[in-house]
Amino acid sequence: MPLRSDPPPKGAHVRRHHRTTPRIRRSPRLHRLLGTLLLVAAAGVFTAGSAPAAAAAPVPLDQVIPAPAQVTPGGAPYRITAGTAIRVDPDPEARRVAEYLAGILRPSTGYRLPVTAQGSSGIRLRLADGGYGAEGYRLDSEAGRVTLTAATPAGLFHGVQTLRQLLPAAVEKDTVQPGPWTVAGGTITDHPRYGYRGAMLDVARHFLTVDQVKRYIDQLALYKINTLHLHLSDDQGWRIAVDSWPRLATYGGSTQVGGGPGGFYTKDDYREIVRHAASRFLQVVPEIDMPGHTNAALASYAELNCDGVAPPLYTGTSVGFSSLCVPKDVTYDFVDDVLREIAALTPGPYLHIGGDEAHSTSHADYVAFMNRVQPLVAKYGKTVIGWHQLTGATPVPGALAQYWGLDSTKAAEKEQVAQAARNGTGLILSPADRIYLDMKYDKNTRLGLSWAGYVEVKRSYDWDPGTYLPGAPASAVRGVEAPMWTETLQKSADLEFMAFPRLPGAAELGWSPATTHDWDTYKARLAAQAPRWDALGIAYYRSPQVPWPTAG
Ligand code: TNX
Repeated sequence: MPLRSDPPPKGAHVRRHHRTTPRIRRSPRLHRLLGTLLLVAAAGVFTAGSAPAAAAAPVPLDQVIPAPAQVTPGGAPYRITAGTAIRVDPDPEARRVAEYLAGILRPSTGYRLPVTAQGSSGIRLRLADGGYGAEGYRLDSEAGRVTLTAATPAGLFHGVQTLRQLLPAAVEKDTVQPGPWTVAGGTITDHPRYGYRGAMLDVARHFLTVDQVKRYIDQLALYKINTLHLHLSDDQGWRIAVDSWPRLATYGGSTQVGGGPGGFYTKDDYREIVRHAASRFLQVVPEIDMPGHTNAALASYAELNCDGVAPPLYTGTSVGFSSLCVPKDVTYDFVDDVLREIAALTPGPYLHIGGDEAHSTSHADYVAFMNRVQPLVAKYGKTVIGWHQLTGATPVPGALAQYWGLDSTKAAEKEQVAQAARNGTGLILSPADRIYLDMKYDKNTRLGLSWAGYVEVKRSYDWDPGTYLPGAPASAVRGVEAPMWTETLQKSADLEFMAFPRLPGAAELGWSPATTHDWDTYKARLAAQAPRWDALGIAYYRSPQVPWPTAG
């Protein structure tokens, strides 16, 4: 799949569109009403941070992304003041969540916001059983206090993300802002639809630094995504140090698409990513893509090739030309060593073994390879995830298949995946023509690919994971993941332009009950996120499908 050359950056800055107001005859009463409405609307716009503080109206409780399961607005609002304290139960992880919240609030409010176990007013984080589940929470906002209650620190953390979004966008800034810091009154009771809510970064095509990955993790956390899948190896680069096969990283990681210097993570770098992800309640799923997409490994060790000859490093963007040598025993020594070392770096349950686009591996070899490699994942105590081609072999019990087909994928291929799902293989849904974040929005998008078509924001949002794959039981769907392939993407601004505004939609598909799904209300909530992205320094794509605030 060769890359198309990028068109000129026409779509790079999509301008706000102008609305024309129809001239209508108004009665005096209607006139007054319209005047009031205008004031209210203006107050809403001013929430973006530029206007008199007193005009700001609190964010309505139902403006959050992902949409909460249940929202009951009402009662007096809560206001954070210079005297506010953050009260937290005496649990070390809950305390870390409280400190994280304080870390967001202190720079913009300028308040001290001490974290303490004492007292019952202010912002309270409480651990309690109450049917919240592993990640759910309840938020109660009233005159003297706002209380987050959850069964787990993860639930409190997700509640903190909701609280963050209920505060004015200026709360995201790192300098003191005027406020006021008001949270609308009422109650939210919330929990996720799916346990697996992922985003993938391809650090193989273009290497991304630890800091770039951490920045993306922080953005994922804002939308309650709980899984970061790292695509650590491909034809163009091997990005993780493996002590038993050191040339994988030092040589196989020495370049990238376009021939730049590439790079790799030392084990300490990788632990730092895992640690940072865990602090945001994300698990990391490492992927070593096999048996195809392996040119960087084959180039690093001649003995991995069937003919014993190492190919050169590769800096182009074609796929499907490389394969590990399935009949050779050394292949499995290699895979065993790599999986052992990566499993040891992975606190989470999953190892992703790739398995896509193995066009240079015969079907018989592919099946033989997967039959030998899947038990190695189990040997190191982990659960297999593979791209959905794995269902053409025999997924081991407990394995998950990651579906990346399109609406136009042949019925027989869909049925193969659906049948595996009926036989117990869990599904992660990443339909390429919906949530591949590297697809162009339209023909003018200056970054990205278009092999799966153009994917505008509405198309990306408007599908239901529960009924998406014909013949697959809804109970097989473990969640949703939005992959970001990086053939054309090199820096954080590139990732952010492609992820925003589509990523919040993927997050909502993974978290929110199907009953909340509605494009018209979603697009208004999405538009309201724009001032927050501005405050966070995220340069998003101003899709013409979304009614962005004109003051943003
Ligand atoms: C398909 S999706 C691939 C990747 C490419 C991507 C580009 C998948 C499992 N394989 O190798 O990077 O398309 O969009």
